[in-house]
This record gives sequence, structure tokens and C-alpha cells, in this order.
Amino acid sequence: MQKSILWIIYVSIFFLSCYAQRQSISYLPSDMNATKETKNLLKNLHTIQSSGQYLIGHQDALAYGVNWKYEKGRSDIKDITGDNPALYGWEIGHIEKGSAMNLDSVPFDKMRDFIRQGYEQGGAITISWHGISPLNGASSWDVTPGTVFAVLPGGPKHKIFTEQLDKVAGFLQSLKGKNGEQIPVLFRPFHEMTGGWFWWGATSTSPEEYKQLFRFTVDYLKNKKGLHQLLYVYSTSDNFTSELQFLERYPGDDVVDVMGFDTYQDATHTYRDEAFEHRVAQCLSIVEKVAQAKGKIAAVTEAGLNRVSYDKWWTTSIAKSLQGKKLAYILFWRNAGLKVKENEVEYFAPYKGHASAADFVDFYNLSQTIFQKEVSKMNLYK
Ligand code: BMA
Repeated sequence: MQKSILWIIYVSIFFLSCYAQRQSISYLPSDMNATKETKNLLKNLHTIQSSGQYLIGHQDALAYGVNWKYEKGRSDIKDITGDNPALYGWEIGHIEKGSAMNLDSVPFDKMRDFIRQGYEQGGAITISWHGISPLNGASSWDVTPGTVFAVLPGGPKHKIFTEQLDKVAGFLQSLKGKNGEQIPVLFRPFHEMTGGWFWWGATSTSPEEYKQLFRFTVDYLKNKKGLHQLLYVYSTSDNFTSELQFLERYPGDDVVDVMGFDTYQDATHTYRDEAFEHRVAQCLSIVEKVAQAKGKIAAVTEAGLNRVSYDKWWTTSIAKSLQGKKLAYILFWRNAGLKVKENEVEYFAPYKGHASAADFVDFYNLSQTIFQKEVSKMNLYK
């Protein structure tokens, strides 16, 4: 009798330890040599994701907002809530051509300082890259067929592409914390690839070419440039209704840590748009399921309603679509304000005095949403 109890205990311990091992294995970054801080970030994002809470992010939050630029300590979200976002999005388009500032005129020197500031405050950092076409030097929004084919190994523009990657790597390498450690980055290259507007997009690139582009980039940054501070983000558009469609261009579990999608409410729908809410919830259900099965992080990698024309958008359209879902973060796009060249106003988070500001405070106070003060206590990097 006693013997059989002992056996049961042994067998249970064995299975429990196998289970625990499996859990921790699935929480390791795709880069086996990821730095300690990067490993910890991934582990903590998993904890957040399974808790039912999620980080709130904002693109370019510390650099500018509607009607202001480069004011130390300011952000539009802070003006309203007294707190900063928990996740900071930045954009490095034009680093690849050696420019001193990105395509939205943010100087890279300033960006580096803002990234450091966000990191030192305990926030997470994500970086996207609207790079110019290595084929013809046109913007990201060039859809000349064959561009990706031309940049892959053996292609006529491969060297130009690797020179671009050298510049990207140089900037990422320059991101260091106080103790000289590399700042972990959720790196999101070649996003919205299921859409047809970028040179790496579905109009001009086959799924196989896309996978090779992503895989080559990861291999180059990791093995050739020695970068080990990156978590890689696979970020589609919101035009999928099945797992199969979502994964059509997925480059592989060994090169991806986070999976998500970008989604925007049509700005001409200046009211509660239930079709949008349904789309977000549906896409997220798919991504959540795939991410859980693969042991990856799920996220809404970009979102917004330009000029936030529906006053209750935050607690209704967003919070309700995310309700009960397992995701680690959502990133709202930038508060550009007046874009002089285009003569249009663009912002995706409210600012002081905006009609949706009160609702944003309610959104801030929801138990699910995490902003800077709360995330600092969570020690993302420990
Ligand atoms: C777009 C807009 C553009 C910007 C680009 C890259 O969605 O905000 O104005 O140049 O993102 O940041």
C-alpha cells in the first residue's frame, strides 16, 4: 500500500517536472543566445498575457503630440492620465539610407534618448521599419513586382539590402541601458505583409519569398551582426478570417516570438462601428489560439481610429473587443497632429481637451489596462 502511494508520488513529480520544463522551454526567445533582459522580457510578457491584462502602447509618445514637439517629460497620454504608456513604439524608416532622421522627421539621436528613457522607466520598446525599396530607392509604399526576389541571396540587390541591414543593426546596437546592457526590442520588420501596399507586401511578393526575407533578416541580425536583444514580431494586416490565412506568410517558430496584426477603424466611420469591433475580436481569437498553441505572445501590433471621432471608442470599441482575450499588448499609432505636406491631421490617442479624453481616463482605470506606473512595478526585465 505504502509502496504504491510512493509510486504515485514519484510518477506525479516526474510528470509535473516535465510539464514545468515544457512551460519554460516554450517561453524562451527564438534567439537561443538572447540576453538575460530579453529572456526576462519575454517571460514577463507571457505572465501578463496569461493574467488577462495587457500593456497599452503609443507610437512616438515621448517625442511629440498634437500641437507640441520635444518637450521633456511630456506625452499626450500623460497630459490626460498623469501616466505614460507602458509600451513605446518607434519607427526607424530611413536609417537604412544613413539619414540623421526618420521618415517622420524624428532625429535618430533623439529617438535613442527617448528609447533609453522609456526603458529606464520600465517600459517595453517596439520598433517598426518602413525602409526604402532596395530595388529603386522609392518609399516603402512601392509595389514594383520582384523587389523581394531581388534582395534575397543571389539577387541583384542583395548587397544593397545587407548594407541597409548593417545600418539597422548599428542603430539597434547603439541602444544601451545604464549598465551598458543592450535594450531589448520587440522588432517588427516587414509588417502588414498580407496587405498590398509595401514592397514586401502580398501584391509583389510570394509567401515563400516573404518567409525567406524574414528568415534571412533574422539570421543576418543574429548571426552576422551578433544582435541578441531582439524579440521578433510577425505582424499581418487584419484581412484574415482563418488560421491558414493568418499563417500564410509565417516564417517559422524558430524566428518569431510575437504574433499579431494591425487594425484600424475606417476614419470615415465617425461613430460606433460594430463591424470593426467584430473584426478585431475575430482576428484576435485566431491569433490568440495560434499563439497559445505555439507558445508565442499574441498582440495587437498597431491600432487606431484616426482623430478618434467616437467619444467612447476606448471603453467600448477597444476594451470590449479585447475583453477576455489573451494578449500581451496593443499599440496605438502616432499623434502626428497636422501633417503639413499632406495637409491632414492625424492622431490616434486623445490629447488634453479632446472629446474622448474622459473615456480614455476610464480606459486607463480599467483593471485590464497597464500603463507606465504599473509596468514599472512589474520589472519587465528581471
Ligand atoms: C503611417 C503614417 C505616416 C508615417 C508612417 C510611418 O501610418 O503615420 O505619416 O510616415 O506611418 O511612421
